[in-house]
Amino acid sequence: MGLNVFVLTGAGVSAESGLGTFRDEGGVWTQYDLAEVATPEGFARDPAKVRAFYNARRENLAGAAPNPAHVALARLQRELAARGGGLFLCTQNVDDLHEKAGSTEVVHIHGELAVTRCHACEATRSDTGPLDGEAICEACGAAGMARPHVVWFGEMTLFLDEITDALHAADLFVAIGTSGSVYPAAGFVSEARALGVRTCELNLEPSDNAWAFDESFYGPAGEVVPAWVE
Ligand code: BV8
Repeated sequence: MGLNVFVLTGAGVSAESGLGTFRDEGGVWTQYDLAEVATPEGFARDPAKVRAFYNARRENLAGAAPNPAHVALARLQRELAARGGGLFLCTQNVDDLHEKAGSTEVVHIHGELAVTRCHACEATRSDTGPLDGEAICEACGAAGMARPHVVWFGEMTLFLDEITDALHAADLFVAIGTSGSVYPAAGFVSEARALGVRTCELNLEPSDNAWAFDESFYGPAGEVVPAWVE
């Protein structure tokens, strides 16, 4: 029976790929009021501002490449599978850098930036271009309802059932590059501990829930993750 590892990644794993984190110095939430650009209320109040915020991040994403941390996690997935185990790669990130590095079955619990969703009927389609405020939804005909397929504050986190199953099956829970400040994701480590799963944190510095981890290695993900995967 192989090893089953549950990995939760956050913005820190993509920091060295040039995508900004949220709560560090100069982070996204230090430049924008999340209530205005990352809540359904903000979208209802000023959809053009929200679309501009996500269009700027889509442009950033187009030029971003995976870094050694993403590559090491893709290798880990292949090696665990080769030994009869598995990697459950759960990411809070809405970028596609895990996929670009070769990871498969990536679980995007906060959605995906390069997917457009109809705010009326929830139909989704891959889309890396700018969100169009005039677009007519092909599925339901609604106009002006194009939004990013991203989980806003106050909206349900995705794949919670799959996450519960994966936590029960895990031999090891690893959090990488996340501040541990957003729920329910920040609570997964406590669920893992309650199940008797060993926990490990790989981060630039201690996160808000660093107390919950059995072991931790600090430093840039591009260095710490490949060393840990070895
Ligand atoms: C929910 C998508 C309820 C958007 C995100 C009032 C109403 C409703 C809910 C709440 C409420 N008040 C509080 C809540 C709960 C809320 C929450 O947790 N708020 C926090 C702020 C207190 N949660 C929610 O709203 C969730 N939904 O609860 O719904 C509900 C219940 C039932 C039925 C219906 C509804 C939804 C949360 C998801 C929100 N969406 N993202 C977008 O991306 O535009 S969350 C946002 O934070 C980010 O997207 C990211 O995914 C997430 C976590 O951030 P991190 O990834 O950890 O990034 P951060 O910058 O914080 O940290 C980076 C870390 O990396 C740092 O530790 C740093 O040291 C490290 N680092 C930096 N560089 C490196 C590095 N590490 C390694 N190497 C490096 N080089």
